[in-house]
Amino acid sequence: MRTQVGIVGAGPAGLLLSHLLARQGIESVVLEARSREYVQQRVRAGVLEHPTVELLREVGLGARMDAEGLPHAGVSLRFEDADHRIDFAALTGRGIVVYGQQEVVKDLIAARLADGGDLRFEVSDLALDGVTDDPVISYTRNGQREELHCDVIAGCDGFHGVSRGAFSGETFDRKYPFAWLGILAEAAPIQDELVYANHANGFALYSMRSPEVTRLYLQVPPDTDAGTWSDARIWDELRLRLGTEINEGSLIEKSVTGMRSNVREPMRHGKLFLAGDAAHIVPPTGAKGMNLAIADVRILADALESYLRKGDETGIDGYSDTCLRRVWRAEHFSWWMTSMLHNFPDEDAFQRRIQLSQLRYTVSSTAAATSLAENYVGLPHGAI
Ligand code: FAS
Ligand code: PHB
Repeated sequence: MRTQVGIVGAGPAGLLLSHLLARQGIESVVLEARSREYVQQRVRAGVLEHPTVELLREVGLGARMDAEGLPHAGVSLRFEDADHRIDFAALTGRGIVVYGQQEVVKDLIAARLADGGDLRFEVSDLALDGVTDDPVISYTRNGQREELHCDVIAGCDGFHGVSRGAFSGETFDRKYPFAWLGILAEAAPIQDELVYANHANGFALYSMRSPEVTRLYLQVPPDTDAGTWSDARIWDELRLRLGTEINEGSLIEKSVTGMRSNVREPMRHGKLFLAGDAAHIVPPTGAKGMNLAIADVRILADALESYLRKGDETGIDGYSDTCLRRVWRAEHFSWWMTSMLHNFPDEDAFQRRIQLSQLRYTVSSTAAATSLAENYVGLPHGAI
C-alpha cells in the first residue's frame, strides 16, 4: 500500500493534520493503536484558545463547537481568600471556548469519515523504517502484518508513541513535584468561568464541560493513587481550596495526571515530522497542550502541501524552527502559571513570598494582567 502522508496517531494532531491535508488535495492514512470508541471518550483538555477556535471554524469544524461550546471572556485567580478576575475581553479583545478535547476528536473523526478519510484503528506493533529516504510504516491490523509506503510520515502519536524515539535529538525535561487529581462530575457548575486557586493546602482548578458537567482538579503528590481519595474527601478539599460552594454529583471520571515539561529538538528527521505531544508536553496549568498540537499541524499541513505539490522544500526545512518558537513560548507560559499557582513541597518562606508577590502584581497591574491574558487566549498563529 502507498500514500502521500502516513500519520501515526488519531489524537487532535493526527486527525486535524489529515483533515487539513485533505482540504489541500493531499492523501493520507491515519494509523491509531486504540479503538475509535476509546479515543472518542478519552477525557483530556478542555480549553480552546482563540487561534484554535478560529482555525476550526475556518476549516469547517466549528458548527458543534459554536452550538455546544462555552465562550468565556476571562478567568479568575484565587489567593489570600479572594478571587481576582483577569478580563480577557477588556485586555485583549479576545476570549476562549470551553469545549472538551473529546468533542474536538469526535468532530474530526466524523468529518474525516464523511470525507472518505482512511482512518485505521486498533493497529499494533507499529514500526517506522526508511525515515530519511523511503519511509515505510509496518503494523499489524486484524491479525495481518501490513506495510504502508509513504512520501513522508507525521509522528502524531503523543508522548508515549514510537515516533519521538525514532531518531536521536536533544531532549529538555522538567518534572514537577506534584500531580493533578482530576474529576468529571454530573453536577451543574456554579461558577460561570474558570477559577485557578493557590491555597495553603495546594492548587485547585474549577472548570466545566457543559451546563450539566463540572471539571475540577486538585494538586496532589506525584505518586497519588486516585483510589485513595474518596468522593467526600475530594468535594471537601475542593470547597476549601476554591472557597466556594460546589454542586456535588456522580463522578464520571477520576484520574491522576503527572505534571511535566518536555521538548524534543529537532521536530523533523529526514521525512519524519513530529507534531503535538510526540514533540512536546506542558503542564496543563496554561491549557496549552492540545492548542499547541493544533498550531504544529497547521504549519505542517502548509509545509507538506508546498513540498508534495510543488517540490518546494522551504516549509519543511523551516518546520522545526518555526514550530519551536511557539512551543517554547507555551512551555514558558505553562511553567510560569504552574510555578505561580502550586505549592512546592520544598519551598521556603522566601519562595512563598515571591509567589504571592507575583500573584498580587499579576492581578493589580494592567501590564502584567495583559501578559497573562494574551498568552492564555493564545498569541495569533505565526505571531512569534
Ligand atoms: P495524543 O496523545 O492526544 O494522541 C496521540 C495518539 O497516538 C493517541 O490516540 C494514541 O493512542 C496514539 N498512539 C500512541 N502510540 C501509538 C502507536 N505506537 N501506534 C499508533 N497509535 C499510537 N492538555 C490541556 O490543555 N488540558 C488538560 O487538562 C489536559 N489533560 C491531559 C490529561 C492527560 C491524561 C494527558 C495524557 C494529556 C492531557 N493534556 C491536557 C494534554 C493533551 O490534551 C495533549 O496536549 C493532546 O492530547 C495532544 O494531542 P496529540 O499530540 O494528538 O497527542
Ligand atoms: C479543563 O477544563 O480540563 C482545563 C482547563 C484549564 C486548564 C487545564 C484543564 O488549565
